[in-house]
Amino acid sequence: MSNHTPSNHTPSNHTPSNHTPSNHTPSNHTPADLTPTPDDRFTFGLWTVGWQGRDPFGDATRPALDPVESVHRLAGLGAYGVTFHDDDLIPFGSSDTDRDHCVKRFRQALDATGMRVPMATTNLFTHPVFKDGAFTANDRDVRRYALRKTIRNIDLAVELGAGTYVAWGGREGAESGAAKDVRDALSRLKEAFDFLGDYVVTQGYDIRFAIEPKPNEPRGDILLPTIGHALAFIDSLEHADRVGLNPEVGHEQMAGLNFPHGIAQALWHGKLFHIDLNGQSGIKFDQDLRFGAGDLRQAFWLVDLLESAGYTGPRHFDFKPARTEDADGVWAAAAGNMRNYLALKAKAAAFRADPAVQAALRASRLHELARPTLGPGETPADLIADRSAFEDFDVDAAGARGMAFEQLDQLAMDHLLGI
Ligand code: 3MF
Ligand code: MG
Ligand code: MG
Repeated sequence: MSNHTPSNHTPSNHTPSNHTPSNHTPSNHTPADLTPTPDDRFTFGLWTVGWQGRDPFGDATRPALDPVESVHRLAGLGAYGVTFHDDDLIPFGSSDTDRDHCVKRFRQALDATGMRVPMATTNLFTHPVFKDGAFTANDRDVRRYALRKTIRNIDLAVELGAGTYVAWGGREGAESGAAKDVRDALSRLKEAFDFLGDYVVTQGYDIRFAIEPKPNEPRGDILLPTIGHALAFIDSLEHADRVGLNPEVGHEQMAGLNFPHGIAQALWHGKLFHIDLNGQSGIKFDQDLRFGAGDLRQAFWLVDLLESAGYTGPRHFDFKPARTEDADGVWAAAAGNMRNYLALKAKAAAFRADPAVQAALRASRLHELARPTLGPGETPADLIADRSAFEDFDVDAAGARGMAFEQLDQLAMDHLLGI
């Protein structure tokens, strides 16, 4: 595949020979439609566009946003739905009358726009009562309160049609060693998920749980810090079939991990129930940039994976419009998430459809990886008897074989850069 090296990567020397400029990258010639529609299943947390810019060092830079306005504005931009924490919709401590009023106005906005609520979640982190955690707080009364707060909002989530209930344990963690017995805390976390699973089964609710891992922030260290930790934990649960993951781009990247690899493993386990899309630039605080900002190459491979794996869940944005922005900047950022996703989707489709890429994939022997290592029914004795697998295997020749990954990756770069 030497004809794919960057230096001679011109349309004229591509294989197959009929590969002319006109069919190189369709998106370069017929610009993809980057206008989102509800069919794209883009959703936004009310807390994302509603973020007022309050951070550990500074006050709010924007006024509060009415959830009703968010529903209308996001619908106008082509979104499919919104998601919420209980307290995003109903201010903490509201009376029952005020609560009903908030829900009624929200429902009217949903009805007027056709917007859906595929997911909801609980705020178990803002109020000081949760300073040492919710389901794993050392104080038992706090844990019981957290369970009540959660089941109350699960009832509302189901009423509004949500099929996924996210659990991000932002305060489930510690800053110092002896402060948290992690094994006891994991037992309490299991107790909470087993109880919540029992609850939804007993109620006959058609809803599944999605755990959202994060390594740190706001706690020094958070329990279930990565996709891998959460997958192992889920296996221990009574209702393991009802519990999956809501991984977030930035959260894995804060730990220096490869997000598309994590998502591939979640898919492999059948556990990608939901996803939080955003951007992050390396190992630092949780930036929550709009999707596509931050690590653009990982964003490209992520979209390529989600689209080729047939992920059908919502494409949910959990981002923060920068604190520097006014209302116009907020809606520009919201639109940017969707535009970047659709642009990367078109790029990924063009990459996969390019005959040069298909040839490069063959040269890199991806089809060999898809083939089982052992023959059907092959036993250890059969393998031991196969001299070609060992005695006659030319390790030096195999060691000298190039994998052609650089040519393959440059084709991806060419597609991404539009050259
Ligand atoms: C924090 C988060 C959370 C979760 C949310 C549940 C406030 O880094 O990502 O957003 O996504 O609590 O979805
Ligand atoms: Mg985040
Ligand atoms: Mg999130």
